[in-house]
Amino acid sequence: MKKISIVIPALNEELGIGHVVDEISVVKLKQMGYDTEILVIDNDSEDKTPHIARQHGATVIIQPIRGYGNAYKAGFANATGDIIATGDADLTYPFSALPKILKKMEKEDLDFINTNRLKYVNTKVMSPSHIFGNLVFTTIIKLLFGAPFVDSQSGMWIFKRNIWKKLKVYSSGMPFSQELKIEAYIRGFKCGEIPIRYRARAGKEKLNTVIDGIGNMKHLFVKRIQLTIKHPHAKIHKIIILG
Ligand SMILES: Nc1nc2c(ncn2[C@@H]2O[C@H](COP(=O)(O)OP(=O)(O)O)[C@@H](O)[C@H]2O)c(=O)[nH]1
Ligand SMILES: [Mg+2]
Repeated sequence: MKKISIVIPALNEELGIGHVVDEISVVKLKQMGYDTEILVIDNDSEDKTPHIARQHGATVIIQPIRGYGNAYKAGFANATGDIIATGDADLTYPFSALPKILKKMEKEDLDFINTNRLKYVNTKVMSPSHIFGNLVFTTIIKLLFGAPFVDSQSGMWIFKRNIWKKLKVYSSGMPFSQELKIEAYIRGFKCGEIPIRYRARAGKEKLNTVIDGIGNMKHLFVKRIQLTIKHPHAKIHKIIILG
């Protein structure tokens, strides 16, 4: 039997985490030949997040050092599945779509899938400034790295675990998301992107639009310079757009 590890970073997400864990279709995944492990990475929450996650059957991994990237690094280090799937603990990502996404991944034999929130996005689920910001990031990432993902900031990825050790992802904070995609792409892995229906958030947003926006932008230029020094011949290739 193959195995999928679902890795969910969580910082004070007691409103959403239980529902997020419940939404994962363990039975359907089993029918497809996958055992499921659910890892919630508690990032030093001050509320009942870890307690609720355990009550709903997840394994809780404690990452005492805050940071979105730090949480994911702890999660990936502890994941044992052949496939890793990710998403926030705030109800925004449709975990129920995982069986469908996995089927497409198998069919196209992809190494890395990004999900695209922007195809069906609306201002009830994402603010106009975030929609605009996402479009700016996508354009800059395409210009700097050639990576043609439509949604560079999406937090839901599905990938083969064995590619993780070949990706040089250094970010400890929010830039982790864009850096993972850039790395998967430039290291030559077979990438795809699939539209999802993003939803409104439960609980308080942890992202700070201005501080994290500037941080992400700065990261892109630093990354570009680092790559030019260490890895001048980034691979330019196509990604598969899944319907
Ligand atoms: N921003 C942030 N999120 C964290 C951290 N640790 C874990 N998380 C989780 O990472 C996910 C992303 O944060 P969120 O506020 O939803 O950002 P957004 O989806 O980009 O608006 C959520 O599930 C957070 O609970 C952290 O230190 N900072
Ligand atoms: Mg979120």
